[in-house]
Amino acid sequence: MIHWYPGHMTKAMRMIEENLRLVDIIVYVLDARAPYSCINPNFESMIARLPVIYAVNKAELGDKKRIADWIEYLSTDKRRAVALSATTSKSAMPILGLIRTLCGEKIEKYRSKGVRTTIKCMVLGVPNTGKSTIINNLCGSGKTVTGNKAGVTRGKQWVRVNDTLEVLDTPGTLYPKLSDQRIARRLAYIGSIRDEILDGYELACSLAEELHNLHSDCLASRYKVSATDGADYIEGIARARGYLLRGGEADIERAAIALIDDFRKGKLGNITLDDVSECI
Ligand SMILES: Nc1nc2c(ncn2[C@@H]2O[C@H](COP(=O)(O)OP(=O)(O)OP(=O)(O)O)[C@@H](O)[C@H]2O)c(=O)[nH]1
Ligand SMILES: [Mg+2]
Repeated sequence: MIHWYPGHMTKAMRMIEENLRLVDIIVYVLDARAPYSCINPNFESMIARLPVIYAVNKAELGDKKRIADWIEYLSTDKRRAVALSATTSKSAMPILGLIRTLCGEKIEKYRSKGVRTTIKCMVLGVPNTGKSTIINNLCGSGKTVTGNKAGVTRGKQWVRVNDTLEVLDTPGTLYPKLSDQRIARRLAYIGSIRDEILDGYELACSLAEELHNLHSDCLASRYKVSATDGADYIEGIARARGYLLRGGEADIERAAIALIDDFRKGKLGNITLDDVSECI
C-alpha cells in the first residue's frame, strides 16, 4: 500500500482552507504525465465557488494528443486549462491572460470606480508538479524555492507578480486516503510521493507493466529487452545494462532506480499515463 500524508500536509490543508476566502482564483497545477491522478478529490468542494485554471505542467514530457484531450475535458465555463513547461522561460504567461478573462468582472467593477484592484490567486496541486516553478516563471525571477523532490515548499508564501496580481504558493498536498492504488502508483512514478517511503523495486515493476501495456516498444528501444511482466523487465534491464552483483546475480534494485529515473526524465519518450476515456 502506498500512503503518504505527513503532518506538514495536515497543516498545509488547514492553511489552504483559511486562505481560500481571500483569493479570487485558483491555479491548479497538474502533471502532464498523469493529470487525472493529480486531482485531489478533497479540493473539489473547497474550490467550487472559485474560477479555476488548470495548468497542465511538464507538457514537454507528456503525450501531445492525450494532453489535448485533458485540456478539452477540463475546460468548462468557470474553468480553463492550459498546457505549459514552466522550466521554459515565459511558458507560463498564458496564465496571466486567463486570469484576466476569468476575473474580468471584478477587474471591470473596480476599474469603473476608478480603482485599480489586485487579483489574488492561490496555486494548488500535489507535490512536485511545478507550482513554485510556475510562480517564478510568471515573475521572471527565483522568488520561490523549487526542487526535484516532493515536499520542497513547506509554508505559505505570497508573491507579487505585477501591480495587479499577487499569488500564493502553497505546499504540495495529497489526501489522507489514497485508496485507488493505481492513482497512488502514478503519483509515485512522477515524484509526487517521497521516494524514501516507497518500495523502488515494486514501483518499477508496476511502471514497467504500465509502459508495456501502453507502448511496449519504448522499453524495447531504450533497453533492448522484451518481456511480459514487470519482474522480467527489471531483470532484463539489469542484465542489458550490466548491473550485476557479485556472483553474476542481476542488481534489480539498481535497474529499478534506472527505470524510474529514465521515466521521470522523459528518456522513454513522451508519455501520459492517464487517458480521458479510461479515467472518466
Ligand atoms: N521537465 C520539467 N521539469 C519541471 C517543469 N516545471 C517544474 N519542473 C521541475 O519539477 C521539480 C519540482 O518543481 P517545484 O516548482 O519545486 O514543484 P512544487 O509543485 O512547487 O513542489 P512542492 O513544493 O514540493 O509541492 C523541479 O525540479 C523543477 O525544476 C517543467 O515544465 N518541465
Ligand atoms: Mg513548491
